[in-house]
Amino acid sequence: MSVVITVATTGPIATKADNPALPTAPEEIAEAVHDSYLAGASVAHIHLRDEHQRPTADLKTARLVMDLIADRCPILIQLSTGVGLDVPFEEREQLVELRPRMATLNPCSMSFGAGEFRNPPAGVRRLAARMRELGVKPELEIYDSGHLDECLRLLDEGLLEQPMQFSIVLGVRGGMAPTAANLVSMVAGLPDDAVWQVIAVGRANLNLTAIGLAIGGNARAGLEDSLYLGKGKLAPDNAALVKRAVNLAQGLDLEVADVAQALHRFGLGRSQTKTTDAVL
Ligand code: KMH
Ligand code: ZN
Repeated sequence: MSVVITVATTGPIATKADNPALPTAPEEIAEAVHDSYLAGASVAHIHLRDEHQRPTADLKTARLVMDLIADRCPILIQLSTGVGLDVPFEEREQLVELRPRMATLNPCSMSFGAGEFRNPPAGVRRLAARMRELGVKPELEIYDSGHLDECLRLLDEGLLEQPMQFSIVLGVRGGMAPTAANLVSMVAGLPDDAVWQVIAVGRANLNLTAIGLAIGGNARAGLEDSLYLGKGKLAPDNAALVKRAVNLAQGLDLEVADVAQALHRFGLGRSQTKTTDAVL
């Protein structure tokens, strides 16, 4: 079976002061996604920034970024509904109205570094129901074992469909520590047919991504999760981090999925339409 590599180009926190290669303007994000697609990514996890590099859920910006990406390549677009810690949930959830092929669904509120990540139970259920109505595949970001339990509750409530797609997030302060033991115990608790990847934030990014690939997961790469390519060496761009993940997969004798294989892996049929086709 092939492994899907997702590129996470931008994220909600770092700025160009942390790594000048961080893409924040719409054209920069689209170019970074295209380069990453050429390097082997078949999914693009997208955060938007305003002209001051602040996270935004502005629909016009989102539509522009989605269209700039669709003009360049057929990569599957996964919009972040996490957006950024200071953006209200009620604005974040509107992004799915653009009908990206996938979007994140963060099931629980939590401390997140020095801030708070607000995902109230009623809002999460409203968003899950809307995603299901619109045919937007949820990428379930779980930062702790209780978050997995909450996703299984959402499944029981009929708000999620199988196969469920999980990201096991390790290394956020407020969530699980980035250890192999935490990863293995989370994987053991997933439903049998679940599709999953590791999101390892910070220093443990390389090691935990490698372990995830070795034990049956997909991989995520990009400046959202790691600003560095090696010890003390800033990544020159997102594509370099994607190439590193491709090399890891190939070193483990794993085929890297193209877009068609990724769609199949996620149990999805049709491919991306431009947002201008979406009814707003
Ligand atoms: N950077 C991630 C760990 C989302 O995209 O929905 C948190 C996040 C959530 O950005
Ligand atoms: Zn994100």
